[in-house]
Amino acid sequence: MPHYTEKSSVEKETENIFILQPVFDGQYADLHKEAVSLIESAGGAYAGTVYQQIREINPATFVGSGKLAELDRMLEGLENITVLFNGELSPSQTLNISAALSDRKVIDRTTLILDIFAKNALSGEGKVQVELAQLRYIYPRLKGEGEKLSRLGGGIGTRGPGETQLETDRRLIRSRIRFLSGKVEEMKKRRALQTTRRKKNSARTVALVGYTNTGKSTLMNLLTGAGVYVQDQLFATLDTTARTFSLDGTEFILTDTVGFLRELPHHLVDAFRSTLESAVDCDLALIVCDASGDYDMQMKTTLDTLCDLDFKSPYLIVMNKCDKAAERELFPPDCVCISARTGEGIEELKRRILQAFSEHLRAAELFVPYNKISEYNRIRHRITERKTEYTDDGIRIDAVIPEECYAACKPFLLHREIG
Ligand SMILES: Nc1nc2c(ncn2[C@@H]2O[C@H](COP(=O)(O)OP(=O)(O)OP(=O)(O)O)[C@@H](O)[C@H]2O)c(=O)[nH]1
Ligand SMILES: [Mg+2]
Repeated sequence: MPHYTEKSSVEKETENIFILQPVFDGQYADLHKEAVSLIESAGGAYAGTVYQQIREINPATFVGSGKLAELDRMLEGLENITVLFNGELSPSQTLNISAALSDRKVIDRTTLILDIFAKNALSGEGKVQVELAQLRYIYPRLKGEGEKLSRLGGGIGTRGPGETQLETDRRLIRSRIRFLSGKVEEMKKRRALQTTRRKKNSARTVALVGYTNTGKSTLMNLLTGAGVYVQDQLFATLDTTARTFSLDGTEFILTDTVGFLRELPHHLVDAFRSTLESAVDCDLALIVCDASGDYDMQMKTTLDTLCDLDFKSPYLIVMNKCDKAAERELFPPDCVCISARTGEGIEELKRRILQAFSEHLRAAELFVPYNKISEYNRIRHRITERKTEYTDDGIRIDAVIPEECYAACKPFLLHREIG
């Protein structure tokens, strides 16, 4: 069996993290800002940034050797500085960059995100999922057979779930991965059973989903008084919470779960798949966006991740933090504007939740050939069009349809019926 040692009770001093930011296009400023938030969420201190324009990726070190030599000189004599490469590195690139930087500790964005997950996972289930994702990621990055994980150095990037540190070799890691995968499978079965039971009880379920730090847990607390941990940091929530709340005498179950992030490491999505799937397997999802941030990007990331999770439910778009949003003109049509902090818009949100259930909304994908437009126009006013795309032959519509209008929509339903 793998051997664990408890971390020393003396807290390590704060780790200083220096960002090596590759620059491909105009996107880098937002990604850089997000990296600073990730560092803070991991409990590190941001120590500065060096930017590097990338015209051609160097297969060995990603950025050019000249830049690395410059960075090495820059950091000379500075102890306790870890370099964060704000992108994903292959195992050999990580090792080569570290060697070019006088064997300094080098981590990439995925390692940092995994670390935050390890820090914030509270439940047994969360811990198992994070540990599996971490081991799968770290495994190919170990230098050689017999290399000890603990030699990578403690602190950010090597923190184990539950404040334990894994001290073992590759062979044992392989068996640990097998063991954890089995556990995740078991959890998946248990979750499936719970979902079936819930469906049998015909409880109405509403799920809070969306980008990280948009205020999902704040809204959860406001609606249910659940007392979920709220913090201005990324991935404050890792464990799913479910609470009941009632509207007009009808009871609902509201769930709050882990938030999304652009380019979330696929190992993590895979490890958390059963948790996420059970959370998004709901009667109605509230997609929470931060109205004062880049909500288009948040929506796109959320919808992409949901699609990956085989999400099939109708949803409402909730623009939160409206107390901080300057203008609302460009908000998605049909969204609900709220502030979970001031309570603004909450009554309207409740009304819309009730309405969604009373209309028995169904989500579906429609295709309307141009020669059938007039037929479609007769029912169009009853349909919420979430996304329309004009193709050569007709319009593809991502739609939400009230149950009683569903039959009339049948001629336009695409085979991939989602609801
Ligand atoms: N100004 C303002 N701040 C808000 C509002 N709602 C939440 N916040 C703040 O936004 C931060 C994140 O809130 P959370 O509720 O933890 O967000 P979350 O979506 O659950 O985040 P994760 O669990 O980390 O993914 C906290 O500092 C909240 O106080 C709001 O309506 N207005
Ligand atoms: Mg939360």
